[in-house]
Amino acid sequence: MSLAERLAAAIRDRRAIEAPTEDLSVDDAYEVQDELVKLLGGDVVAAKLGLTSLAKQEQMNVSEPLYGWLTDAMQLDVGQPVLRDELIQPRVEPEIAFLLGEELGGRGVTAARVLAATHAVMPALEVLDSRFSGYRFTLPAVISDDASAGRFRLGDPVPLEAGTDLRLVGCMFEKNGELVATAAGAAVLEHPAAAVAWLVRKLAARGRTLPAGTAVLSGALCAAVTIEPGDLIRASFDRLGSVDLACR
Ligand code: OOG
Ligand code: MG
Repeated sequence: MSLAERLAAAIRDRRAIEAPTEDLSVDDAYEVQDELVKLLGGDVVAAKLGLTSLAKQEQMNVSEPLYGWLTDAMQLDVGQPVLRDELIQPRVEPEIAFLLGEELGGRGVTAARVLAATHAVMPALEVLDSRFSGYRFTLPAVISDDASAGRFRLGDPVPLEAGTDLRLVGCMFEKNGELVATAAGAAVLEHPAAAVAWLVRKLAARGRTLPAGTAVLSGALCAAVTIEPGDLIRASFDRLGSVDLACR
């Protein structure tokens, strides 16, 4: 079985596997990721960035960002709980998401260009589910595993108003009514739009663009927390509103 097939089987059987020991380059890892996303089927509806904040890089012991893809089957609707039994070792994290109003591509894309192409921003919660036991992985391994993509929930889109500086947007992250972390947008590569620009430039190197209408999760602002049935997670952002997720 190829690595992509082993990862797809791990997702299907809800059983963690050990991270590959063979040498895998970052480029090869993105090829495995493409194969995995194809094996999973469904429509890609969003892109995700990962390890774009120091808090996440320190939590995962990997010091470089990465990207992955989110499909329609991974998206949780308003009020739809995340089901613990469908996942291996879920963790949740708060993110700022972008909704692109225009196609974005090219090696020279800047954060300013991303902001100009942004139709709206959204508060978001991402549910990670590494297929590697104990979330023990190297950068190429987690890339091959579609950046630990599991589920995600987007809040209501908010138009990006002149005067809203996403770096200064504060976030309160709560689990069962208790504050677990506070952060601001600048935690993500100094500006969440800089993270999206990084993604667009990386994709350009592989001849790809982000079509208009794509949602992009810019990466967690703080470390992820584990979730179990009965837990209620909330991320509240200044100006962007809040997003909730229950685990059953
Ligand atoms: C890798 C994915 C990280 C983020 O927002 O930083 C990520 C992991 O932590 O398992 O999605
Ligand atoms: Mg994330």
